[in-house]
Amino acid sequence: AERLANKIILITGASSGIGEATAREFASAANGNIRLILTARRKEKLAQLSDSLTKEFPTIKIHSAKLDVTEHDGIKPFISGLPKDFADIDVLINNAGKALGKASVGEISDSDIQGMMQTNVLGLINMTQAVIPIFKAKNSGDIVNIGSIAGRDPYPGGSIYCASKAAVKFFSHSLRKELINTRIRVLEVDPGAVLTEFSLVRFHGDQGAADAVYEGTQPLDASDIAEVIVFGITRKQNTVIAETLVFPSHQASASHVYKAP
Ligand code: NDP
Ligand code: 8X3
Repeated sequence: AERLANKIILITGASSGIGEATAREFASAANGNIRLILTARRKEKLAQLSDSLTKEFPTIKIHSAKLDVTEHDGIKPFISGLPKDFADIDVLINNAGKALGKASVGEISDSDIQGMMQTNVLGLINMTQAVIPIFKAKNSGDIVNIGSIAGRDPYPGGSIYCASKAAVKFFSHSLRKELINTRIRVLEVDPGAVLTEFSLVRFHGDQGAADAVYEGTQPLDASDIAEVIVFGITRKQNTVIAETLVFPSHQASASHVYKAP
């Protein structure tokens, strides 16, 4: 809790799943002694999360705001326009991301390709570009990029999503090397199967298709990943949990998943 005291933490995609759970985990680990910038496109979801955290932790400071990471021109103004109490960001959690569909190359819709690349890759890069000057100015700050097992173990029907997460991995590696003479840390967390809105989004709202992904398996909860993120951030300054691959126990690769009969 001491290491989190008063930190300013910006989370993208905080309206559901891993992002929301990460906000809750930080609030709880810091016992409310923290400042959270909660962003996503669904403002009402952020407002609910903010209300619930404020009830539980009366001392917490929250700035929640609509931020679509695919609207690249809006990102720098958003960061430079943050209220004074939230401007000096300490931790950036690049979490917003998605898979769209499972189509084969040649049949993938243009909007799915754009949606994945614009969010997972260009959104994450633009967020990082906007925040890194703040970190460089004070020679500290942490960036957590949410990759995926999909960025290490590509699978058929996942070409664009897997490529997008491989891009996250190599962007993260390059950045860590660029920052070698600074105190800025770059952490990458690569989840396996986590039960969130991920599959519902992937299958464009088809609940049956989403449920089928997890049938007979026991996926992780978003809070399991949130715990790993907060663990990484609360290590002492000289320790970088550079990469973490986190599976539920029935999973050993993107496709090697045990399904109970
Ligand atoms: P969810 O769908 O539950 O959450 C995704 C979040 O991203 C939502 O808050 C959503 O908010 C936000 N988001 C989507 N598009 C945008 C956008 N254009 N701008 C800003 N925010 C956006 O899924 P997860 O929590 O599972 O996903 C979080 C991350 O974890 C993603 O990067 C995903 O690829 C990764 N991941 C997930 C795994 C899983 O099995 N669930 C496994 C490995 C990695 P809103 O719609 O309100 O904008
Ligand atoms: C989500 C996990 O394997 O469905 O990143 O792509 S997978």
